[in-house]
Amino acid sequence: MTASSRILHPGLRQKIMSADAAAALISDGDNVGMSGFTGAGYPKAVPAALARHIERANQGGNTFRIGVWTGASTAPELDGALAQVGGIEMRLPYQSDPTCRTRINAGQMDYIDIHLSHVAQFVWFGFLGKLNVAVVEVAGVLEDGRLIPSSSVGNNKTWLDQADKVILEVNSWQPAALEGMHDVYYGTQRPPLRKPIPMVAPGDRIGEPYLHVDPAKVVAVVETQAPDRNTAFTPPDEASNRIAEHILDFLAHEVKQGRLPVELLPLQSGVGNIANAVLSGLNQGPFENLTGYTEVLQDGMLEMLKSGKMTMASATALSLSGEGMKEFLGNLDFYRQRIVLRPQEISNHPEIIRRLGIISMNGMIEADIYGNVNSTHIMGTRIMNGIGGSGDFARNAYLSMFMTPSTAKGGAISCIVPMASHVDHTEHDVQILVTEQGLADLRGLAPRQRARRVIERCAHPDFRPALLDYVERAEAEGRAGRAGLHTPHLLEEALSWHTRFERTGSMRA
Ligand code: 0RQ
Repeated sequence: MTASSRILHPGLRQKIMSADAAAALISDGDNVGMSGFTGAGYPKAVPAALARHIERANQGGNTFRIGVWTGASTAPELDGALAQVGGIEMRLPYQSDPTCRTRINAGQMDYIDIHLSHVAQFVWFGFLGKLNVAVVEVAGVLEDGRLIPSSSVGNNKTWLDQADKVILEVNSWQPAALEGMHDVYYGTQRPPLRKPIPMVAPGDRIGEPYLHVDPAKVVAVVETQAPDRNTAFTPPDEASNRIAEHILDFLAHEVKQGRLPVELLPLQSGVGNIANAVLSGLNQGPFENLTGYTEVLQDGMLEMLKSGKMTMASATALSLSGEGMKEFLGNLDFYRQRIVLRPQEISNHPEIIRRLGIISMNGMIEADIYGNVNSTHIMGTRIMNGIGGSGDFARNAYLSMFMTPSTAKGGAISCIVPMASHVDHTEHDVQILVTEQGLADLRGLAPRQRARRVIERCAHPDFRPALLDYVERAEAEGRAGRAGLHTPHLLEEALSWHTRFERTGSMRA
């Protein structure tokens, strides 16, 4: 099937053009809202054409740069290509691209790291300035101009709504049978007109399967046939498997204590190796009739749907490996009944997360002994990816867990430190920390109790004595009346672990 057979609206068919011609409609200084969430549903042709256009313009001595707004991370063809030519002035709300990361950390590109649920409303409120252009990938255009979303919904509804000009990429690689899987809720309002969002279960459909756009705003339609990023998964390593075991034991314990129902509560899972190990542990574990309410649906959840362990999953993006995609395409009718894709303002909405009682599991870079978590900054100053949806979930979840191996860089760095070098999730939002060493349940513990629990359960044995020594000396300062004993710290020394690593390449004393 060619792309144009998916463009049924006669007016929009007349706007079909090349990616280069469409990219030429984007101007220096524009804020451009692009589709894309965790390597799914991003435009495949226009950003690369724009990067070529910018490169040519900048060779002539200009500085052509744009603002790039997305759902979340995209792919080398978008973030990589535009960053490579120095074409991004401001990036938001999330990236995980190595070229972007290097440029941001070198001060050559600005980045605003935003809770993913906040982005759409910040744009409607006018907090981020004018959105000039939307570049949105879709799977097809109906005769009446409604759009079939592709493998992610992200912020597309908002981009199509708010942008002055719209460029559509119609990607015939995206399965036509995605039609009907999405649930786009058009009921959100600005305060003071807001009403409760009528969702009480992860599978509820409260919107419609299509995106709307005013055809008069569409300046270009570009046909593509190109795959999503479809990153392959590495099998879980030993540390990830141990973390998964600790979490499974903990969940079983919570059921036994009557604090969780036997089918648990809807699961949110971050991305990556550890998250996949947890999901594959759950897939082999004793729990039945599970549900997912998450941002990104990856292979792990697909396998749980396939095995019947999970009955329904809601997400904003379908981010599968090549193998996962094959499985999905081969059994589309089965998965269509079990997956709902929503805008990220709904998949990550605090009201719904609180109502459904989500079990939230996300990765972290480091945690401190009091339970503050750094998800974003290496050694306190260098951005890794961004907060993504972790904060939307952590603050509002029923159970909020963060996980990491206890050490990084071959054991030179302790991921449990006296004071987090950057704080994304405060001690007030973090309930459970997990490393391969064990699980620290911090609920109901005061700061000094938390410190000992985190060190005993989560720190690597190589770093435990130094962490305990820190706590004991900080408490002694408190007892001597030179500091408070509520959250004892040796402030001059608190971050010396990080500076020691920067100086010597190891946090070891
Ligand atoms: O660096 O690759 O250069 O060696 O950080 O670490 O262990 O590969 O961990 O891929 O699971 O990512 C927090 C970044 C973890 C991720 C984070 C170094 C380590 C390596 C990555 P190298 P790993 P993961 C849902 C929710 C925020 C967004 C989020 C993340 C690199 O989970 O981005 O949760 N989370 N979203 O060597 C120095 C330490 C370190 C360290 C790790 N303590 N000090 N370096 N590293 N710990 C998804 C969305 O929102 C879309």
